[in-house]
Amino acid sequence: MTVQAAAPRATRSRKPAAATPPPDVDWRTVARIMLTSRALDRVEVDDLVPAGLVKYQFSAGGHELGQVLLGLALDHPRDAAAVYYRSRPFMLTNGLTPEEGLAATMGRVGSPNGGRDIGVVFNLPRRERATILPMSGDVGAQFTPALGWAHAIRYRTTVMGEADWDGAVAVALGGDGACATPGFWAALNMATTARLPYLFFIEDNGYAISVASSFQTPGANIAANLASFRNLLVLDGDGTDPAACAALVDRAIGHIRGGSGPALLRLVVPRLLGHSVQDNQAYKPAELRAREAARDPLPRLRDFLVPEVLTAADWAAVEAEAEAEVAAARDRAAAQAEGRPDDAHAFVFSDAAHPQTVGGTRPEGAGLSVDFGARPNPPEPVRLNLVDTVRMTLEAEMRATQRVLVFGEDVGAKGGVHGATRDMQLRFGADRVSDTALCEEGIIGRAVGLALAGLVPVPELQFRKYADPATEQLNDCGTIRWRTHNRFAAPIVVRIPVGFSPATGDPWHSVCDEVVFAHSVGWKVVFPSDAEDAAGLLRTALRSDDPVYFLEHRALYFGAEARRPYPGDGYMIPFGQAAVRRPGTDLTVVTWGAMVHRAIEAADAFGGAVEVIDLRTLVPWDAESVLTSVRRTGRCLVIHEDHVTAGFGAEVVARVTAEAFEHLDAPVLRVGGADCPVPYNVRMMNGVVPSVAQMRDRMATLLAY
Ligand SMILES: Cc1ncc(C[n+]2csc(CCOP(=O)(O)OP(=O)(O)O)c2C)c(N)n1
Repeated sequence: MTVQAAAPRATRSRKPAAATPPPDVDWRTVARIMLTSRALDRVEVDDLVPAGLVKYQFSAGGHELGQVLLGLALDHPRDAAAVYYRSRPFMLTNGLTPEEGLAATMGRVGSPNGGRDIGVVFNLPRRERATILPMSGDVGAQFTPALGWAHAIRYRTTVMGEADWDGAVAVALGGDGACATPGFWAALNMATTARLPYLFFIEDNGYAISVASSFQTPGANIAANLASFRNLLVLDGDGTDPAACAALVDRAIGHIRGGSGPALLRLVVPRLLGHSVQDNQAYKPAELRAREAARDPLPRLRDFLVPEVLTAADWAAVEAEAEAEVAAARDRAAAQAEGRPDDAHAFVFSDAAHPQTVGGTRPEGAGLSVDFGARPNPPEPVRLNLVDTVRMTLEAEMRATQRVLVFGEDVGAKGGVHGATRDMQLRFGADRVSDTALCEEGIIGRAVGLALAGLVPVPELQFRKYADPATEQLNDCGTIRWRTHNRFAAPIVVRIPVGFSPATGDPWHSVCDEVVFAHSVGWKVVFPSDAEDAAGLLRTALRSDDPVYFLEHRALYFGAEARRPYPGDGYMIPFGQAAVRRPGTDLTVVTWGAMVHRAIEAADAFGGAVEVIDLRTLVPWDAESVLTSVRRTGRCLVIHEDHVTAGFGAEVVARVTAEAFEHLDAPVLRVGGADCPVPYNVRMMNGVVPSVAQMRDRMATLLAY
């Protein structure tokens, strides 16, 4: 491994001081944190990396000044920031200790992520200044969760009337490369259209690893290109000039706190070391590296402060203090234990005994009660469509708590393309039931930030296929609790219409693909087959402390087979509890969603021989009920609409053969959708979606085995 020299110490630069230091900045603290950050880099590069104790080292050398000034400005108790891997000076300003910083890069138990994540992938419940939202290792993924926090500032101030949120700001820090990501543009569109209190803090060091900024934006200056963007204050300056930098940070934050909407501040900085310690920067001309070294903000700060603010002796004392603190932190961090291998299994899902510190309603004690007790009688035994009980449940929960809010494409005035939110905007207002820009990544990222800020966001994704653009945010949401060692959680309920419609199919609107969701860590997956279950399971989802995929089948929205009376405003069904829809003696059919009704119809041909079990939830799934049934019947058939290859049925089959093998009288079989997209032509569609005839055929084969 090529290891480069650590970032230099603060020797005097040849440049004269730029201006008189503004009096309202605590420059001694700025100096101390910048010197501490440099000392941390040095101890890692010179000592811990060569010793094999630190594997990933990302230096912030050159970026420190703006980050520390920004950190000091985030003094409102409700401020939050989404950071990136070069944000350690900002983290130190927000209360991260040097010992935690080194424990993190060494993967020790005292890391803010308990050794689970790279040491510069940060999170931090509020200490001295901003709450640091759980960071993602995906470049650009920081922008939309911060947007959600900005939305929460607005919502908690105006809808919930909480004055203590007034004036807060949300910030996302990122590099020039990050400005090319979909997350950046998603947040930019949403922050500016809604005029949210949001700061894009862009540290432009000219490179994304080895790729120059000219590849990220034409002319290599994102601020210049955004100059005419509506509803956005755009500021641009030198991130190594103390007075100019302080003035820019002050202006940006003042603009946002004053209610004037979002701002983008681009600071041009040198990257004094490689992208990471492994990067020797061979792609940069020597002359450019020399120019970058000459722009080091640390000697510039020294020149700026000494002697007007600090004497040379003061500066030396601060430097010695930082060095000593880091040396002591190094020893303490190195002495920390490492996690046990099975420690990694904890906190994938919520644990009643160990609540998270930030996110969801639980930390504020604001959640609605969870009660799986007696089912209230419906006032009128009128059978309703599934789509109606979804809406009634949403409305009941929104009446019960202001924390629930619904948003997505067309959910407002139109009431959703499926009618699930029909007239809800009229009843609850446009702050609680709102349309969004056509941007699924933004919809989900925003939901994550809202949940982190204590709200219960219920985003609708218009069709299953259109979850694709949100994949990054969905996957990152599921692992927040685990990645932050249970400090943060973002319990959101994502409603997604799935599957074919009886009128027609097609490759875009008829996708099921629930197995992908079942495979994503940290998510519960709910797939109701009728209107009563939809109400009971949706209420449980809305009161859950984990993120939930709530899959609503298009054929069941208005299908007569799924109609049931509304079971009442208190009705809840626990996750992981299957329902026997039809008892039987000789064959267990395991299924879910729209296939439940086809399976029942097929089973009718065999008298009382076939038992049909509806799983209702796939994560968790009720293996015990299935195994108990199979041990009695001796046969098992799994039916689902999703493609048969690597579908969730394979999971069920694996468990049944592993745990009920001695009871089986026949092989365990599957009926699933064909391994191709769902076609538009209905005759062709019926050759792809499992049919009653196909199911009957398989049932007959197994019963005769
Ligand atoms: C979505 C995604 N793509 C690629 C990467 C790999 N990667 C990590 S950092 C990086 C460069 C980012 O550069 P920039 O945003 O300019 O920040 P800088 O490192 O220069 O501070 C890349 C390509 C990633 N982490 N995430």
